[in-house]
Amino acid sequence: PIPPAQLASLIDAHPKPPTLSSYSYGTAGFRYPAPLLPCAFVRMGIFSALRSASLGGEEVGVMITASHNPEEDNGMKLADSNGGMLDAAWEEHAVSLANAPNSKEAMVLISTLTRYIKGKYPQKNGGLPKMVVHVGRDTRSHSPGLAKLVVRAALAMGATVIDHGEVSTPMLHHFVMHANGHLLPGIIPQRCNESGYYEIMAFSYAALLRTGKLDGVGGKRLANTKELVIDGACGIGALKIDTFRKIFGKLNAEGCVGLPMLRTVNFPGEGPLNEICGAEYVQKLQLPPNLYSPKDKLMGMSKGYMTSFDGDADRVVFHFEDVNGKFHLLDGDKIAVLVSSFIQEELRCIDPDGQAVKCGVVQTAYANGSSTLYLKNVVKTNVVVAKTGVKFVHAAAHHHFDVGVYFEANGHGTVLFGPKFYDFIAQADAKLRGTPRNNRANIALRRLRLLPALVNQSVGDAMSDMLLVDAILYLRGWDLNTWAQLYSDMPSKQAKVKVADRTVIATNDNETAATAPEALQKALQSAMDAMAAAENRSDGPKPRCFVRPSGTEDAVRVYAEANTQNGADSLASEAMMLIY
Ligand code: NG1
Ligand code: ZN
Repeated sequence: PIPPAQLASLIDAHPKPPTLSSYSYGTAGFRYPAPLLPCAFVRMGIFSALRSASLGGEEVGVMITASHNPEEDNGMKLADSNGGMLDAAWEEHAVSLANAPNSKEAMVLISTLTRYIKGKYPQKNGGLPKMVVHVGRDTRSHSPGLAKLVVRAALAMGATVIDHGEVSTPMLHHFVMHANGHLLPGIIPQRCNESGYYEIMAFSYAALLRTGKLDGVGGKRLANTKELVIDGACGIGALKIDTFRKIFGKLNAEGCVGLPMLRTVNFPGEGPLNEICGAEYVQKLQLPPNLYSPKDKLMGMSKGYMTSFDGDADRVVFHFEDVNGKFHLLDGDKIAVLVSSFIQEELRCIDPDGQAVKCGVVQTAYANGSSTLYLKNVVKTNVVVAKTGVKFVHAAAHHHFDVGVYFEANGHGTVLFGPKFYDFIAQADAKLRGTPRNNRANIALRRLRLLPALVNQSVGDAMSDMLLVDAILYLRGWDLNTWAQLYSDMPSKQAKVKVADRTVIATNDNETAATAPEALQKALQSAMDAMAAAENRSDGPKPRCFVRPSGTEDAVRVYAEANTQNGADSLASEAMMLIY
């Protein structure tokens, strides 16, 4: 039985900040300047225990991070027992509890949820079912203190707490996914800790590389893919990649072929988190990251093949400097194209009609128009546009496709393999039994079978995505130019506008058009029409712009693309003027 007095006093000790009208659950959970968070964190510690109980004792997760936001911010992402984002109905309960004006009202909500759970899962002792909460945190200076509050509150509820310390967001989701019994059919259960995570990644990646030479196409590391430099955004990703670098050493010693040299830069403490470095900066500004690491560490480093992670390592973008020193960005759209075309081509080696498994890509309004056109016309795959935010794109991929690839342009994404994919693998296995091991269909089968292990299906994962992309380049025998030149991005411009109240701007479902204030969309449309008339092109994507309130920052975001950079810039400026 929960001692209510103890809970109430814990809540009382962390009152609501007077400057905040209410907490809202944004694109990816709660995210605010760190001093505003203790109140919400105590309550979410209690909440996460209740969520675990509400699933009959399945294990859930709390990740303390503000991802790509500046160091001053912190936040929380809640993981449900399947490793995915918190269920939408429970999001509402979380928000109500976070916003209860005082401990008395908070206790009323807690009792209501408790009664509901006890009704659903009656226990012999009259209490709640078992509760298990996994806690992880990023490298922000205030994360340990905030994590302690969550742990204390969950313990006060009687939950078992597994504190993983500093981990990436996708690692925590992976642990939670593996802690519970209901994994997808093709996923081998792993120990739900760091070594379990590293093992499955390393094993499946190395196994994928081993299929390299078999088809006589790839299995080559071209000049600019030999050394892979990882910009850790001065956050958790740098630390975790460094562990992986050591595993690479071991793999090498065991004779694993095809591994690139890994080099990590921008560790925690070497520079400010996410500032002038990391995936958000590189993607939004389309500029290379600043290198904060000491000079001796950078010596001899090539900028020929780089990735940038964000502050909690769930996003990754690639970039390189060509021989003329020109910067090229390979963003989430380029990753979606590479990954979806790879999977589709391998599937076709077994099923030439491509009918057995429905493949598709989920994008957001931020996807570059050229990428959408390429996916439809060249990859010839299905494309769905969903609302910004992982919870929406993830749900759409799951809903529409047997193999659903989703990537936000900012590099957050993954691949979901549905039951039909695993059936297909099983049938192919039976059909191909006894045929020569190295015929193309058998090679494809070996490759496809490894993907669900290498891909972190719980959520986008910078490390897993990086290894997947690298393996595909290796298997295809491609260098970065080949990948970059699949299509040329429409020049684009992204900007943020600070306004008094960003919620006055509302949008349609997939955020491609504004619905309020009333005249805004009309004005945006005429700006787009004028640009289209000025550019006067009959082929390719039309100029496009849209605006939406950010769910993670106190700003309105503006996006514009056109056939020239000037066109995109001026369309974005016009949209910004309309918002001011
Ligand atoms: P907001 O701030 O709502 O735009 C940003 C990203 C999302 C998603 C979330 C979660 C852009 C334009 N938006 O959301 O795609 O990644 O953060 O981290 O990149
Ligand atoms: Zn992130």
